[in-house]
Amino acid sequence: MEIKKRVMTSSPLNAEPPIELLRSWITPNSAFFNRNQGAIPEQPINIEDWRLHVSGQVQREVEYTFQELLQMPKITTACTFECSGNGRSLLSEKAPGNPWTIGGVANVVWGGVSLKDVLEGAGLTEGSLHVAFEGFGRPVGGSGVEFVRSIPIDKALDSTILAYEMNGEPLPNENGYPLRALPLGWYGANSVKWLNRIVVMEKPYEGYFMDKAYRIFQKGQDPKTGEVVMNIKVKAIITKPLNNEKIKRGKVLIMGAAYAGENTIDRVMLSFDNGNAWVEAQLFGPNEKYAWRQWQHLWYADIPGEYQIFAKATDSAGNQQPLEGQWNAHGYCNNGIKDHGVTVTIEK
Ligand SMILES: Nc1nc2c(c(=O)[nH]1)N[C@H]1C(S)=C(S)[C@@H](COP(=O)(O)O)O[C@H]1N2
Ligand SMILES: [Mo]
Repeated sequence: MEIKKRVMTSSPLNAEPPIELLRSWITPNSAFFNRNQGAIPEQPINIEDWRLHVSGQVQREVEYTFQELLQMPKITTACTFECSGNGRSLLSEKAPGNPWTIGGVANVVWGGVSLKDVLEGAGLTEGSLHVAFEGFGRPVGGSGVEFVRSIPIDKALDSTILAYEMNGEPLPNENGYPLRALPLGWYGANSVKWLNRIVVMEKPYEGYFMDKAYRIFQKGQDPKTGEVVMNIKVKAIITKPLNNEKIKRGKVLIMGAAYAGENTIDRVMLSFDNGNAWVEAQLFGPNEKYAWRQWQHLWYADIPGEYQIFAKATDSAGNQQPLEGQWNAHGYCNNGIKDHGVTVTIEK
């Protein structure tokens, strides 16, 4: 299948797929969005030479070959994956960064090993409080900083995998071949691609991509005092009809997906009149923790005219989407209901 993504920058590559490709429960690998701070390896990393090093606050340093990882108990799990910048271009006040619409998200079946098993091979200590991930990182442009991220030990031991497979295939080169960290349900920034080094630390890793980027802060505020993007916020996206579509009057199938990181989706409500009246959409398809839930509704659109369709999701922890996305300096985590609405014209 030939897929033409909307390329926002080509070097480094940042691109989102056509929205129609988000209608299936599984996102095909070829439709997975691309988000890169630096270069993608020109050649896939040579698997014979590759090692995963584990060091830092551990009892002993260890190295795993790829073959050794393949011999460890395998985990297969569906999980929705979203860039924290997704939806940025929909904010009513502009924020700098890639102008994602809703395509910076994908739902795939990941295969890999549990980070807990890998860390236990090295033995944890009292100082094992954060886990930093480092991978291939050739910067492009001026910044020259490596992409390193760390996560708290609780998340690392509880629900983080090191993924070597996407939808039953080896990780594509651009998505991190041969291995990427994957804290389940967390924003994409926490998922270091081309992973080859894990350093167990006493405190969070300090560096540009921990302290300046991927934090929620306001203009004038020290970024480091802002919250780090972690669990994906509850959001419903409308994948059918597309924004600005013209449709013949009659029965119109409305479809989308809803997701909430570590939480599951309780319900999705729809409005066709700027948020006055709401009807409940039907959830359908597979229902798995960490994976998005598909939803649909047959709308009887009898009267020609222009309509705003809004979708709002509520998750299992009772979180609801705000009416409008909460603005922050990098435009992260937009889950505003209105921002994600679509306009359609019903014709005679
Ligand atoms: N090494 C490395 N890992 C990275 C990044 C990167 O630039 N370099 N970008 C991060 C961000 S912000 C996101 S959203 C995801 C994107 O993964 P994808 O390109 O497979 O969609 O990878 C994360 N891991
Ligand atoms: Mo991201």
